[in-house]
Amino acid sequence: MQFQDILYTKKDGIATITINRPDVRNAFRTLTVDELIAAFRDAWWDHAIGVVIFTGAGDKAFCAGGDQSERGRGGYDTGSAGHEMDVESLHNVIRNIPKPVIAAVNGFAIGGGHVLHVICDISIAADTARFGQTGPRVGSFDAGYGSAYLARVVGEKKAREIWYFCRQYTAQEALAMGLVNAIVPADKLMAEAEAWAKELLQKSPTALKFLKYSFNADSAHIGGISNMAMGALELYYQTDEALEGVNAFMERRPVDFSKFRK
Ligand code: 2NE
Repeated sequence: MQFQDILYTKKDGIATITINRPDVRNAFRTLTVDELIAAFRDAWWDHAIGVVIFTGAGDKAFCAGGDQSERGRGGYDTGSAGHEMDVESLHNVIRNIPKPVIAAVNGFAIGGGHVLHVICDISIAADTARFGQTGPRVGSFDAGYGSAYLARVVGEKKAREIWYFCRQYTAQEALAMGLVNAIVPADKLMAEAEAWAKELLQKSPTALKFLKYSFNADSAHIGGISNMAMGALELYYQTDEALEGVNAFMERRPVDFSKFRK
């Protein structure tokens, strides 16, 4: 498979999907999301694959969320895809692929990039990783899995703090709140993720599949919330308020939402 924005390799039962846009901290654009969906679907149907490792290129970022340089009134540039950025389908394929997905978080997992690791079955962090949401600062939100499922993972109070305040958290803080499964030195991250993947390859694939589906079932209603949330986000992206957030980020200036507080 030929990709522009991602790397996709398969070896010894493990598929590795890497967002390859390190110059923008592996932020995703519409094409990136389409390619990620295609790679996850390929790993889904390839019976030689038992586990997926999901990571980012370079040593700075796992993923910094949606590419803000491609965001204007109404949302992200459709690019050559000819359709809106389909983050919801990406979330669904990560959740529904009947194999464990391990996020190897090699740096910043921020905004929509943070949501991606949250949705993965397992998260292993480099000791240099940093975690956080930015939506209320840059005029965005993920009111579906990004918030409701995050609350399942870290609890209601912490999830609200993470979203409302847009702070960053260290790998140690992430471990303490149950947001990641393990921390390793950055240069050992991929070896550790592969070791976890190899351990999973020794387990019954059918048992793992039904356990994943069972875990998913209890939060499956969030899919309906996600439909609403992504629809609401499309409407919000048409507002001056949302534009103030993205413009402030791109212009490297403090954001000013004061006039929208009415
Ligand atoms: C990720 C973070 C914290 C990194 O900070 P730092 O200081 O290490 O790097 P810097 O200088 O901010 O970024 C390096 C280069 O990457 C670009 C920057 O513009 C910069 O470019 P140059 O100046 O070198 O040309 N870059 C980084 N993140 C980008 C992004 N998301 N889009 C486009 N360019 C990006 C820091 O960079 C940061 O906070 N980034 C923004 C994170 C963010 O707000 N993401 C979007 C959240 S909304 C979202 O993802 C979303 C959603 O809420 C709902 C649906 C779909 C998506």
